[in-house]
Amino acid sequence: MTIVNTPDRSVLRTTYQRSVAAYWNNNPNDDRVNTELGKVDGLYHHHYGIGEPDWSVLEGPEKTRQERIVRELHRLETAQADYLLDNLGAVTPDDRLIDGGSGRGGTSFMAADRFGCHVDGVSISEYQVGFANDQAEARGVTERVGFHFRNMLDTGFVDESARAIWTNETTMYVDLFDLFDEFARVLEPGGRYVCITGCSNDVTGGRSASVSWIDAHYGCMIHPRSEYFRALSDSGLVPTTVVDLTPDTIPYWELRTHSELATGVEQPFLTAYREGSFQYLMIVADKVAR
Ligand code: GPP
Ligand code: MG
Repeated sequence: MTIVNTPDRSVLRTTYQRSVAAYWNNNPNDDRVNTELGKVDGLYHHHYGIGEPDWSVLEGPEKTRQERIVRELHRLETAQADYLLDNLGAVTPDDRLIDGGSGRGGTSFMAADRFGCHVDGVSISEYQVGFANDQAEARGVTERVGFHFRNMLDTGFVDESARAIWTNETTMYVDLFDLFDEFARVLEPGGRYVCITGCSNDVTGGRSASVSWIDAHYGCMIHPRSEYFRALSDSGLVPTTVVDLTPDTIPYWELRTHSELATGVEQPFLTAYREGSFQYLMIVADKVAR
């Protein structure tokens, strides 16, 4: 892709970054909750779901119940990505979008299909980059959609080249001040950033045991809510919309407890959300022209 500068620096710079890459190269948790859902229609997500489940999937023939749950969980995850894309603003086919921490590519392909635009995904997992590029090949969209072994803190994309950037549940792996500085550099003036994330609720005090459990499960470092807004402000990214999606994601986790693909992280999520120590947030911000 012409937009990408050749980096003369390494992608993985710290021991922590190497450990995160190792996690996603060889997921130590049961990854079938992602691969089996992806097989439903070929969109492989690494994020959670929103919206009201069709609870009738739990009824009916037992033989096919698990299959119905998988399809429903996948529908809710796709609804989450659709919601994120609804908030990117006007995007034309000539525009370039960046997926920060692109995983197996699900949200990127949805964006490319919806807007007919260019999408570049970056991931520090070479496995994920390979998987997503294979998907791009299979979908016949390599002209417009590409995935790169790059660090989202230092993407190598040229200044002011992206109409919009999103992160779909990836910011808990990085320093927010460094991340938003990089995004502000790469965004066009007036460009948009959309973030969906889980964050600890600093209004209720320190981190709860459940939030620490989630961190330990994924090897991430969940940030407090306040840090997002301080870091955005520092980088000249001005929030236009903030939505607390917590009530919209709790039913997804409730449904997930009924799946034989449940990984054990369901209960910590439910406890953290219900006790109010954790929130599922969408933040939309625009880069102010300077
Ligand atoms: C889930 O991906 C996302 C993360 C690991 C980041 C942590 C997110 C928070 C909101 C704290 P996944 O789809 O790979 O997870 P799972 O395998 O549990 O479905
Ligand atoms: Mg998942």
